[in-house]
Amino acid sequence: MTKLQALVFDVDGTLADTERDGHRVAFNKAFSDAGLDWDWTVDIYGKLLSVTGGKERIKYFLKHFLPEYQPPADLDSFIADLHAAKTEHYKALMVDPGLPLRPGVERLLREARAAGMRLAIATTTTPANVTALLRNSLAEDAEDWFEVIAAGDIVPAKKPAPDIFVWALEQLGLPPENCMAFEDSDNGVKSVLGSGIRSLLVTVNDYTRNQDFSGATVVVDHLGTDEQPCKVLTGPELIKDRVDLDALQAIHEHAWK
Ligand code: XBP
Ligand code: MG
Repeated sequence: MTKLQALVFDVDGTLADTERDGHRVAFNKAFSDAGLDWDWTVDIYGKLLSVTGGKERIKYFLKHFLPEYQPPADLDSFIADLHAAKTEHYKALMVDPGLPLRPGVERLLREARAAGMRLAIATTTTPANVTALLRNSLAEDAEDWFEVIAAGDIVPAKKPAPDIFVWALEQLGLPPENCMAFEDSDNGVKSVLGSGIRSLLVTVNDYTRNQDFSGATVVVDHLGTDEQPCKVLTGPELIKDRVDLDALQAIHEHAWK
């Protein structure tokens, strides 16, 4: 029985466009605090986003962009300290200036809650960052809207590994056929499909629009609002102007037919 019971959302790039003006700025502030002249430009950051996880991204940057840099002896604690500072900057950015949720996200979350749909999050970012975004961009009690918040280092392997979505399904106590996932990136798509979830809606953004979303049920520009109708970029025309609960049911049935 493939009744749609739960919606599992990625965070960065899906709930909000957090990468360019949030995480990237926070990384640069942490580097500057540490006296490092590293500047992750919009372009460089776009390349680094192929690596999920902030700590993993810093390590990748050192290896591939600064091979001549001599890090302190204990590289992992050096990176962990930088990343902790970055997280503090990110949390502050979520308060001031703050970041809006992407079009249609709040509408769909409210509609889903009102209809008794179960909600979950499966993200690579840290739990503190999820809390900061939800509280400041959605609602003070928004964390309580999600039964499960699967985030960051809670699993051994980050996206594209399926671990985070598998963990979220386990916590929900639901099989993949009763869940639908929302993602924005190729790494996210691979992670979802690896978990066995088949109904998958992708909303693209400037960093991910040209990535390979093979296996996604539908790819759209965003979830749509009255003022900003959404467009189906790839997949069956199951959505009219906005992704609402009827559209989710149609997408889910299509994915499992
Ligand atoms: C996106 C990521 C995260 C963020 C940075 O997560 O890969 O690493 O870029 O956050 P998702 P951290 O799309 O799965 O939400 O520095 O906390 O990792
Ligand atoms: Mg994402």
